[in-house]
Amino acid sequence: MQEKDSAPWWRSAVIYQIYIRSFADSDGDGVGDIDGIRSRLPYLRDLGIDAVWITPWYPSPMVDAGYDVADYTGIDPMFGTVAGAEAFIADAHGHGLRVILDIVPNHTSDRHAWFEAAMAAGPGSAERDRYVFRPGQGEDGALPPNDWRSTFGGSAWTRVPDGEWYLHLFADAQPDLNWNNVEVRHDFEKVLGFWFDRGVDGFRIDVAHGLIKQDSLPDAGETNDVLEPTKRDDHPHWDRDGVHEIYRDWRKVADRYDGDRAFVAEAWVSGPQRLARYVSPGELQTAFNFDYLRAAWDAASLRTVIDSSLEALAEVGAPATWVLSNHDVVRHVTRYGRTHTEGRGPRADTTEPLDLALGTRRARAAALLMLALPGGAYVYQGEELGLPEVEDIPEELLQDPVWERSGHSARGRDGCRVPLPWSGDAPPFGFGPDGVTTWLPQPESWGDLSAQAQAGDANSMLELYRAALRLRRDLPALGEGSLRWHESPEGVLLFSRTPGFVCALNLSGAPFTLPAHNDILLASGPLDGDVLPHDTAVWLAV
Ligand code: TEU
Repeated sequence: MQEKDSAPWWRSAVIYQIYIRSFADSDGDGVGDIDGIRSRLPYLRDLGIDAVWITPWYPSPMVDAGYDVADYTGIDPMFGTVAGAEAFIADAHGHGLRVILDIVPNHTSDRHAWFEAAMAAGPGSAERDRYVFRPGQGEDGALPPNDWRSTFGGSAWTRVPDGEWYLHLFADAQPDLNWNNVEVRHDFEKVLGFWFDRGVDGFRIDVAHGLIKQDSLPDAGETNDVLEPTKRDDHPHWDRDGVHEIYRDWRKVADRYDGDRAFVAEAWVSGPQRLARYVSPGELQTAFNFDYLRAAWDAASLRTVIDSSLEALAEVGAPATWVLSNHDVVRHVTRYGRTHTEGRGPRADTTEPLDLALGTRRARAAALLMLALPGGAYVYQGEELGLPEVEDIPEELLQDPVWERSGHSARGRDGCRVPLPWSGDAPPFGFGPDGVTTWLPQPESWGDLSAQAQAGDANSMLELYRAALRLRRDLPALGEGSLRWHESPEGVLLFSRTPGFVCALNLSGAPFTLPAHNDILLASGPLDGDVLPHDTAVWLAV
């Protein structure tokens, strides 16, 4: 946990996202677990990241891969035990890595004790008031209370046997909580404390923009595509002003603990100005920059999102974060391997073949751009191996509830969640004991992408990430701070950071001659002397 300066760690941290189901399986059930992560901590330390974020590890019926939480202070037996989690946190700290957990406050599992009590207690009860139960519309109340849609497809309302309906912005097994209920607020603050007491360094807040619904529950009047966030600022259930009060309270909880405990908001909002509200003084410290993730792979789009993000965040004194991939979006090697690079994935109806070499080349350049920008960054497990999206998982093996809820029109997010290849040349590629059937199938062709195959190969994605992260630690110019743009031909991004650092990214289609420099620190692909080829990035010492 070495600090380059006295600024808090979260202002410049590189945080590695561990999708626990798919990271490493210690016990051979085909699903990753806590002991699997523990066994791979040396790999993470050597990669050069600062912290890990672990996706939900709580007891769960696993309808939404753990984002349906039945008990916020337990550990699912599939993943381990609370004692094992404590040992993991201590081990991670021993390796100099901080630990961030995923908290899911928008909804619980339908197997949470609160929801079971609500079902048993009936209409009008205090138990039901923890959720959003309403009578239906129309004669007999047979129509849902309003037109809200589930993010995963279908209506956001499900009717229970006594005739009432409950709200679920995601799967029907994920009933939304009522955040106007004081007990709900109080209990979540206790959950934060439970894990802070066990040494965790922070939380990623799932669906941070969803907790408060407009009181009258008016129709939304829109039907977004599955998983697509709204672009509106006045939506009846996304990004309501009331969420900020909750996070100001959470900040007070975190501030009662020593050691710079921090939050990162998962908030899909209409732009940098709205995002900045989550990280204004007294509120959360950081938020994911999804506008960056969704930006097209072209110089103008990237420049626009970098500038607008830095500007909006500077106004509130918060650091930027940069992210290219996570467990909800198409892996960026694949996004960048097609013509239409904007958004969180190719349109469902894309028939354009994938150019994997192109996507990989761009992903290499993208890594150097991201890690050179001011602030912190996220690395999603497997991106350091250059894993592509797995687009041909057989339909009968798909697990994401999106597949069923969308009426089989959207395959969902399984393709970015396939278990990691660690070693060897056949599945399970060291993910678990030999012979184990992984919960999602791994492509037979992944042997060359395994961590073992790439280690020591100077041209591999893994060694590029290792080199970049090493430099990022060593160079005082990188991490938190500011950047200065330099004049460059159209399609070339050229900026400097002090002291003595320049990053150039050539997306112009023409060769670009590098400015004067003392040294080439790192390049995403071969240079031709001082000429930077298309789709290539370089770090220079000046
Ligand atoms: O994701 C929230 C989610 O589905 C966003 O991708 C969506 O675009 C947004 O909410 C729309 O405004 C989180 C988790 O990352 C995901 O894995 C879960 O399935 C989901 O919440 C439900 O917990």
